[in-house]
Amino acid sequence: MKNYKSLLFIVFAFGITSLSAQNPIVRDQFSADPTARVFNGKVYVFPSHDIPTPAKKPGRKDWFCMEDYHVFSSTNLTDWKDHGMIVSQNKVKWVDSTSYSMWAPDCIERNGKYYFYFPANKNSTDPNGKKGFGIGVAIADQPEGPYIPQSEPIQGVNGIDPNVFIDKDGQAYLYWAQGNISVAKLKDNMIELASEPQVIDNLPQKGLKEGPFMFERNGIYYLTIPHVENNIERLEYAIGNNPMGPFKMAGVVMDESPLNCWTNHQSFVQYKGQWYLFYHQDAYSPKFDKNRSISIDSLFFNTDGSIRKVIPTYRGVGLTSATENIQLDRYSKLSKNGASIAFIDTVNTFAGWKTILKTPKAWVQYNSVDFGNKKFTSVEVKAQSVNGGIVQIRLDKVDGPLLAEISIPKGNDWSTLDTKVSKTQNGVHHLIVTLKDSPVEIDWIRFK
Ligand code: FUB
Repeated sequence: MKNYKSLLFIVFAFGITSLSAQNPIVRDQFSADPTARVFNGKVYVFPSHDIPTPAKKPGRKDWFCMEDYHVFSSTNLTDWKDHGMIVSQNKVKWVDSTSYSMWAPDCIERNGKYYFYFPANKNSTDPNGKKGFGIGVAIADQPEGPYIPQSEPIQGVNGIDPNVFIDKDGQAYLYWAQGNISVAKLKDNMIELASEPQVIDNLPQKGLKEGPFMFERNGIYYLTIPHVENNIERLEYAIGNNPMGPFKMAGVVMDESPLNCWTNHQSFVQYKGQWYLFYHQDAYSPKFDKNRSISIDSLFFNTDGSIRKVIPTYRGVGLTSATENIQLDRYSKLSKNGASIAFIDTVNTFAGWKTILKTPKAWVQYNSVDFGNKKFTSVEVKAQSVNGGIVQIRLDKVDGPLLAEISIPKGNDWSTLDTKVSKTQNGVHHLIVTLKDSPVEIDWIRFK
């Protein structure tokens, strides 16, 4: 409830009227490996940018394929603005521009400059005769860019998944992965190491570890990693009292993906008093898990500082305005029987999902719809029903106040129906849509 109140505060304080808090948060392109940061009162997300493998790409076609980075920002964690491409493999001198290997990045602010760290395959061997992954830095005056890439990667670092943490005393640390997780201090210029790389020990010996993300809370340093304990990655964390360790494994933040995405990749951010976990799954690409999509869910700590496990949701965070298309398929709860979701278009999955209510009494619940203080007189429903069916919309509970009963005409096409509603209630409510008789498919509903 506290969370809803702070979101209501955001709505009123910033005059945002249209919120659509649903997972995944980027819905027109693939996105992965999200690093979220708060800069100048906004949340910025720096993800990787997965693309379907182009025919011209040499080597494996069934592998990660990433040629550039975009940055996104939001003031409410629900409406995200894409600021466009900030760094491309074609514009960095040291990167092999045929490698499509721009993997998980990070970005951090220091003295008014924004340092964007990214891994990529090098286009030549280094003085030690090594090619492989280097980690580069691109620098900007604003989080949105433009970013100017350095002409060389950071010397002395081979690996992926850079993460930078600046401690309270101003010392910056670079973490990265290469089988193990390594750390080194960074000089104040943020582009050179200030200490020898050190492998962090006491992390699990067995199973791939990658994607380090460090944060500090109440004097505890949390080193978080995706780790393959079983067959695919899950998010785990270790704690210590120093950014360089020693660390002790402390638990699981998120279990293996229910969608069976082999990778996951995390960042943690506190925004307006609430902690959030950013992560990815393969929501729009269930058959090819190298085309991923980023999501957010709320994160909570126990009083001893341990992290409560996060269960990935479709609903995500925040409020949804009653006046916008409420995508019930991003549900909070579904009845055990007779309710499911499916892609609207299995080829163009970015068209989203539909909710299928098949058997009488099947229902779907969508939480935290904001009716504000307006009066609503009707509800629009985009739906279809082969035999013609009836759904009821109720508030807060399966047997809560009935807002409307809607008859979906018989047919094989989507239609948008406008039905009168009995008095809606002000404020934030959950919606429950229940089937009365023959099967119905619903794309969205919205109040007018
Ligand atoms: O996105 C490519 C790689 O997959 C990242 O660098 C890893 O962390 C994993 O998410």
